[in-house]
Amino acid sequence: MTVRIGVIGVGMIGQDHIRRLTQVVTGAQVTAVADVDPARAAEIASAIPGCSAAASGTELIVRDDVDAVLVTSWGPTHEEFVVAAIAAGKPVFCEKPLATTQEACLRIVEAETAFGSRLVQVGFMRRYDEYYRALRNTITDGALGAPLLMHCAHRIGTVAPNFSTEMMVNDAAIHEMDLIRWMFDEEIVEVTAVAARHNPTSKDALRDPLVLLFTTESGVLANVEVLANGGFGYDIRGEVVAQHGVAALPELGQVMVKRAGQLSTPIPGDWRERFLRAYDVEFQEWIDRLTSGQPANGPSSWDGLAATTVADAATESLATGHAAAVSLPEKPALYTS
Ligand code: NAD
Ligand code: ISE
Repeated sequence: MTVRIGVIGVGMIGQDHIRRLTQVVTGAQVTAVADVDPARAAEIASAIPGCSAAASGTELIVRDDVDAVLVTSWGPTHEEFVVAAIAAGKPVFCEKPLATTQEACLRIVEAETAFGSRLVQVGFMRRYDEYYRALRNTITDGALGAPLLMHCAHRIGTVAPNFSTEMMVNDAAIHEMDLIRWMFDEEIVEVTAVAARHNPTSKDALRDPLVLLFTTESGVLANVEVLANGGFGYDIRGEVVAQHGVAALPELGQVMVKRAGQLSTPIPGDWRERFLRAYDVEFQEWIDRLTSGQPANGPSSWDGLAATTVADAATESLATGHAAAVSLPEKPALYTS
């Protein structure tokens, strides 16, 4: 069986996922695209055999030749499309963040819960990265004893001019908010966010860099440095300090060059390069579930809601200068297994 997919939002990651769905993974076909920029949608559609542009995301969702929906538009637009896909009873893969406020995520969770089975998967692709998976296995197999601390860094080479302080939190650090919950299999209960001295490369309004400090239910402390305009490449780091030792993500397995008294190795340019394989695995697993008639089992609406709730608390902490509590509603049974 081939899953016919409609893609809403054909910008940077939308186009990268279309390449993935049409050239890398098996079992998928892109039959429809939509974008607020109709010329862009038409151009992208014309390059894909059997694909046509829809006038809007909501029109795409109800088309007969669309079995499942991929939402890769801007974060604040996600809620509308995910809720419409649930109303149509169609599986929907939504890039992170699921939505940009806890309230919006809650409306998605309520719609899916009312539907009665899982339709939504959120694009937290780090859970599919071989290095993060190995790090998590090292912690969960217990040999290092109790995890105590985690140090993370999310250093971006350069961001677009419209990248805001809010996006440092709900677009960039949202990845760590999810992976810390996943790493330790528990919720984050408190967050403190502070800005360092202003990075002169960044526009005045962008609070860059930030440091976020999270406390989990069991008391693990995790910190994340978020650097928007690092200028040297894309550098993602993670290290867990546990009772009997330390486990960390490795440097990527690249060739090391010794030349003119220097030892050097390439640094990924951005997330596409660093997480290339993780996105491929993420989509192949999603498609395999759909072709075998099973609901998605990757990061859920609940995971999207929990991460965005942490992001809301981090934004509050940044504004008040105090720690902020993370307050989650009761977890519906749909997400407990
Ligand atoms: P982008 O600006 O390059 O592309 C977004 C596209 O969506 C644009 O073409 C825009 O015209 C379109 N769009 C916006 N509103 C729309 C609407 N209402 N209907 C239809 N189309 C609409 O942005 P991007 O970098 O591709 O990011 C898109 C999403 O993907 C964001 O949520 C972002 O956080 C996420 N993302 C995830 C990762 C990851 O590593 N998982 C990486 C990059 C981006
Ligand atoms: C981008 O939207 C992503 O999701 C990348 O994975 C992340 O590293 C980057 O900070 C975000 O802007």
